[in-house]
Amino acid sequence: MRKILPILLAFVLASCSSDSSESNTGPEIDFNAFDMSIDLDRTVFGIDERITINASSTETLGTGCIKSTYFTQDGSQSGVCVSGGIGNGFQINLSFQTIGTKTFIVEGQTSDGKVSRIERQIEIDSTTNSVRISKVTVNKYPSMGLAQDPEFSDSDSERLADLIFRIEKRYVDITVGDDAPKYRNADHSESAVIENENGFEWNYEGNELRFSRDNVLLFQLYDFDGGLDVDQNLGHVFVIFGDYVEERPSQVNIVEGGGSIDITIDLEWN
Ligand SMILES: [Ca+2]
Ligand SMILES: [Ca+2]
Repeated sequence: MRKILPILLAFVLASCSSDSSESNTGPEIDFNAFDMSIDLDRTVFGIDERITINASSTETLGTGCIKSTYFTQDGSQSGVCVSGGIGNGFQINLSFQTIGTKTFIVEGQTSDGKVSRIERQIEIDSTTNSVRISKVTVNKYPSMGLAQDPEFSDSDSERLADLIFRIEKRYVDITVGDDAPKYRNADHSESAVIENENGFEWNYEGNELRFSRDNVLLFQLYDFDGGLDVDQNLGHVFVIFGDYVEERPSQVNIVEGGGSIDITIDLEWN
């Protein structure tokens, strides 16, 4: 049975004496004890793009890892590893949510302690394989035009929903040894409140809201009543950009719930 083991190198570093500026005097590790290669042939990737790396080695491996300072909030170097039953190779899936140069190490270790390391740098830019959201338009949702704030009378325009548009982004979490990528929710962006259905558009002109073409967008519509714990969800749609990557339309129309929710999203492809 495969096991994913998060390993914090920081722990190893912390175990050294804190007032010692001398390097560790233990036996030097040969980080090139056998041949290992990775199939990463590109050096530039897009923000949030799924990056798949296959490592293969001449030796049967006991453990396979990817290590980087970018995987932790505080910049400490951490690794994600798989151990047991991995044979001569393992697969890594990951993505980066910020642009810039990223350095990481792919490491294989045999069960008798021989180590092989490959260090790589890649560049994450804001445009490669990405799609930019420029506008979201709500054409229809189930309670459109109906009273959402029942404390107001049927003739009072205040009874209508106070809309908030919200977009959630997914990202590919780091996995090692698993074939399928694991998506997690990343930070979201949210519109200003549009009181009493006084408009159904959320314009992104001049803003940067980019998704990887292999990503999934979750759009949610809320009636704002003071906070997400009390706001009422009026509907949602998913956009799977992979469904449109061949055609690259400047607009996609998503209709769900038997026609009860209808959203148009304007897109700019890179
Ligand atoms: Ca209202
Ligand atoms: Ca309201």
